[in-house]
Amino acid sequence: MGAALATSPLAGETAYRTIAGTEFNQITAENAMKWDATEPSQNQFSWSAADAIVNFATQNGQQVHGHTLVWHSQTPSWVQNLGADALRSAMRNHIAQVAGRYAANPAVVSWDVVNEVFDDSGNMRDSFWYQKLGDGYIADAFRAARAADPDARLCINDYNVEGVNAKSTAMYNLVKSLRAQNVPVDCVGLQSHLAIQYGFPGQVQQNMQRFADLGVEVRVTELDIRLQTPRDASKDAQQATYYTNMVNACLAVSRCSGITIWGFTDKYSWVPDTFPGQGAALIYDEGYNRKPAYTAVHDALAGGGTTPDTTPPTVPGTPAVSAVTASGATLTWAASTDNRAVTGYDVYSGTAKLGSSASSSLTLTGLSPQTAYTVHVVARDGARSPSPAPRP
Ligand code: G2I
Repeated sequence: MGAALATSPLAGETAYRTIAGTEFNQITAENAMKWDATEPSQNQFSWSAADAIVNFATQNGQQVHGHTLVWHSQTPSWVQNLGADALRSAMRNHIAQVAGRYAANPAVVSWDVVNEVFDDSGNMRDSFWYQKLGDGYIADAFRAARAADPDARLCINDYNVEGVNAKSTAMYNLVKSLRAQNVPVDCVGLQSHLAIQYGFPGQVQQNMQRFADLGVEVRVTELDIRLQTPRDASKDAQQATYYTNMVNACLAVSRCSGITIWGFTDKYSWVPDTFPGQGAALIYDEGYNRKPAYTAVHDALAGGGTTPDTTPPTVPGTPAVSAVTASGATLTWAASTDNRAVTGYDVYSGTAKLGSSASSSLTLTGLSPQTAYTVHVVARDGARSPSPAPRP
């Protein structure tokens, strides 16, 4: 289980360091190993931020996944302005220096060699790399990375390639063809920047399996699941389910080597800056409290071993009604208990689900005035086995 870490809270915040150092066993630098950070001017390398990440991981017995050697974004303009031959040399030199620096360090186990080489339809992205060097830069970059660090797993990484779709099929065909040419591609990263309003991608497990069947490892490399802010219990519950689904898909594929979350606290996330009005995508809130998504990940991992959780939660207490208005009411009930953890509650009227809550209370809205409702509450656990149905 990994997390991407940001440089400044890692240096300055005890709560951030404590969680980062104890809850994860692999670290990715969110920005510190990118080209603009490591080689801002040609042949002038700057290691302080990258080294801080590697040192932190080493102190905590964690692995490091290197991100990223060749990308169209966060690459200085001096690189983008080079002609083809000089660009190829600069790329090889950058890879030799950056991957080479950590080659002897046992903490650094893998690299994203190329990142986001496709556009959204699965065509080659029309980046400065592709425009100047054609698609041959990809094989070239992998060979340079193998030479720089023969023991690291070398990965290709992209977004919107989680399920089976045109873009993931393009990725599949590229990896297959590179390996047929003995290009050293060892792993495929599925970034997994998801959003609850767009639905969970289709056939994630099948997609992972088809890459695994090519002989490469897969990893969920940048998982976050955003929602339209503000959060509420029902969005949290849906987000938690998506986290569960992703962990379960990876657990079901033996060559899926792990899951990295892109950050861990909503206090530091790229999402609100890029998607205004969206956020709360991570497993801890802005105050470092664990969210239902944390419990979902934890329980999916716990349930993925040899002892599946077959014990459902106890029946919740009879709901008490308060704050009745023409079209709403608040329900409060005594919490259920579970052998592992209760992850949430669903409130039903007959077979119609009226809402969900992560806590033992829910305010219903949008009810029909002058209408009697009979409701019941069902508790869920990480295996999503519902509590026994209450008596009507
Ligand atoms: O965009 C989300 C991720 C998509 N896949 C590749 C990842 O490398 C990428 O990460 C994000 C970081 O999470 C952001 O933190 O990449 C962004 C840039 O493409 C990062 O944002 C940049 C801001 O744009 C800069 O203004 C800022 O100086 O972060 C920089 C460092 O804080």
